[in-house]
Amino acid sequence: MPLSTPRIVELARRLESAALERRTERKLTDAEPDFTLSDGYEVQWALRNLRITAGARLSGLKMGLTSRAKMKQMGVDSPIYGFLLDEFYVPADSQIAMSGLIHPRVEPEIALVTNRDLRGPGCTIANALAAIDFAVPAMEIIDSRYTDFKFDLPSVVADNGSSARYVVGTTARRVRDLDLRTLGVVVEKNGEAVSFGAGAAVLGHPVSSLAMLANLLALREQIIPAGTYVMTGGITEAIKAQAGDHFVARFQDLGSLSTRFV
Ligand code: 0L1
Ligand code: MG
Repeated sequence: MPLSTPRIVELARRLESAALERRTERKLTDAEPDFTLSDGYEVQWALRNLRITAGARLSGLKMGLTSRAKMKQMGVDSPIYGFLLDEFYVPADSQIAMSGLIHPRVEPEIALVTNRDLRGPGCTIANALAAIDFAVPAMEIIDSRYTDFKFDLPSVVADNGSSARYVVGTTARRVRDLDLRTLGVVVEKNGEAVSFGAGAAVLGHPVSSLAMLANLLALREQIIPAGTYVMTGGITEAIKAQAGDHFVARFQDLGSLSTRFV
């Protein structure tokens, strides 16, 4: 049986408080053994409403768990979506305060910006390609509100796919001038190359991730509106960060961006 609305809001408040107070919680399925993926999305949408009521603004959408490396790393088996808020945004080549985070990890991602409404069901990669002009290099900082990053799919969906910060690069390139499948990325941590990948790690093609987002949103009768900034998902596994760490993501054909944890 689906959870009641007051219980959904209570669970969303629990995750909101954990993020604001920089502490972890046990995964929601520990308290609610029958908690389903659908309940997870109910909590995520309640969390989004709580933050918007508190004054945050929606700034984009994200896909998560889109690569085999990520699914294997986290022990789950299906991509998910979440939301981005203006309070998560960090300019390229600036700093991220560890005081606002719990146990962050860094993922290099290709971000896309839509130029028209995109809707499912049945959204194809061709439909999605026709709805984007530009690709932008990005990094997502994930920071699970669950102890030791241990969760299952419904719990991580409720926690907005662990989203915490995102860093956007300054190079926008026309998608038609790029091969997003073979576009490579190297991530350096403190000057050492620590992970490598190519766009194909994201569901075979990062634009497939955008199409999947449209199809997942259709299950809630939602669309991706024109002008939406979408993070398509980590190209490599997520890399642990602590105070003092400096990360650079070097994207083939899309330039580089960096961030320092202080
Ligand atoms: O953006 C992502 O792929 C993260 C999804 C949630 C799983 C995690 O915390 O690693
Ligand atoms: Mg991500």
